[in-house]
Amino acid sequence: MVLQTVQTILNRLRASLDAPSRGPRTAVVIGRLLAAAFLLCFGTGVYSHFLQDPLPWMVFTTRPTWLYQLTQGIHITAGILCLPLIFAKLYSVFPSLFQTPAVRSFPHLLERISIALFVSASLVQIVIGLLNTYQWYALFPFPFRQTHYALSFVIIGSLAIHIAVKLPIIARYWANAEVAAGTSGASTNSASVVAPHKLTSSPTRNALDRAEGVTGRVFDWIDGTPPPEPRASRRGFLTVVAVASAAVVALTAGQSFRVLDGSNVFGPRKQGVGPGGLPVNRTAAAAKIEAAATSSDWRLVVSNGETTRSYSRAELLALPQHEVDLPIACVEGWSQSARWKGVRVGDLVDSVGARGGVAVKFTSLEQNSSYAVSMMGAEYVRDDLTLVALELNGEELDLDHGYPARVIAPGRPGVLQTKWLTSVEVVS
Ligand SMILES: Nc1nc2c(c(=O)[nH]1)N[C@H]1C(S)=C(S)[C@@H](COP(=O)(O)O)O[C@H]1N2
Ligand SMILES: [Mo]
Repeated sequence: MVLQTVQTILNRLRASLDAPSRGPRTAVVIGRLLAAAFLLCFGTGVYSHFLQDPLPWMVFTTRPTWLYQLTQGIHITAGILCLPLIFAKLYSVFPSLFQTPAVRSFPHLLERISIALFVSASLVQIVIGLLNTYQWYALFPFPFRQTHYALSFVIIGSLAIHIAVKLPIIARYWANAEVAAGTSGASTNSASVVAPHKLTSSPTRNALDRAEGVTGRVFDWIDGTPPPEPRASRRGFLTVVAVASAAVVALTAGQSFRVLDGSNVFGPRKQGVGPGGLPVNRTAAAAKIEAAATSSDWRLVVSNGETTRSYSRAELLALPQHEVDLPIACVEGWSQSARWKGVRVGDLVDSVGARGGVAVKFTSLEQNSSYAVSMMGAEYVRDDLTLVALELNGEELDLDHGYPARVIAPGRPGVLQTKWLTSVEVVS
């Protein structure tokens, strides 16, 4: 009795939520865009992860120099795009939340659990990613990067299950809604089961019911009251989603892509703003290195086993100087190219007798920061564009950008471009 009442309420709810914009065709149209965005985020995210935590055998390409800038821009832009898309997707399948019976079989239970996991992991992932771009991740009680990385596997795994389970629906609604709806909507069988109401022959309605395997049930409760009129049309709804998606991209992607800088309203970073015309990630004051970095005692210590040389800034400036155009591409979703001038890292390690492909460890004056130390593989150390930079955009390096000396190398995440260097150690 109670069960039946609950079922009636759920059915009533589903019927009242029905709209042409809701149904399997919308779910498939939005779903494949979302899947594409997820896969782009996953691929670019894994690349970024291994650049920062490489496995011992990994070697990366240093060209094109803007490769990481591009993959990072895609990661952030596709991630932001996921936000309107996931809400659109949830909207399109929302009535299924109240499907009856709630659990039809053990496989059906597993399917619903996997979807719950998928949806919640995706929402958390997108939201913490977005907060990261606004540098609010320090508020999380968990390490951002490890969590974001681990969740990505939960998402890709449950996405694979979800796609496998929904494959028949995806296949049916992949190409053309009208064809798919026409075959089911015209079915006299389903029309005879449900109440004789004009909506019952709605292609979307019948398609939805058929897809859910509950044909006819939605209207079992009907006691003469017709369900409300449908609201947004599918085309109208998809247009709204497209406009919203284009808007969030246009209003934020300027933090990664210069052509869109003018419309970058919500992106937390603006191009060209900061000392030397470049945004600052962590300031000298925040890093508490001002005294050490401006001291006349500052030296850059370069070592290779027992061989050690130390350079004052004037001595570094007396070495052959090279100019390179390289971007800072931050994992927090902004990037900008700049002109750097300084000493080749290759020349410095040569000066302490290193030969051939060697890896290097850079240490900053900064203490107690995960950015205080960075490792660099031989492919970067031996690249002519990899510098210990002393100048930025034609000016002396600003204290906030890493004065007296900082790393700049092609195609690496900003986190590895260590500022306020104190030592360069050959480690292999
Ligand atoms: N020592 C030190 N180096 C650092 C950082 C830092 O916090 N401390 N931030 C890194 C990050 S996350 C980025 S994106 C770049 C930013 O460089 P910029 O502030 O000169 O733009 O510096 C990197 N180098
Ligand atoms: Mo960064």
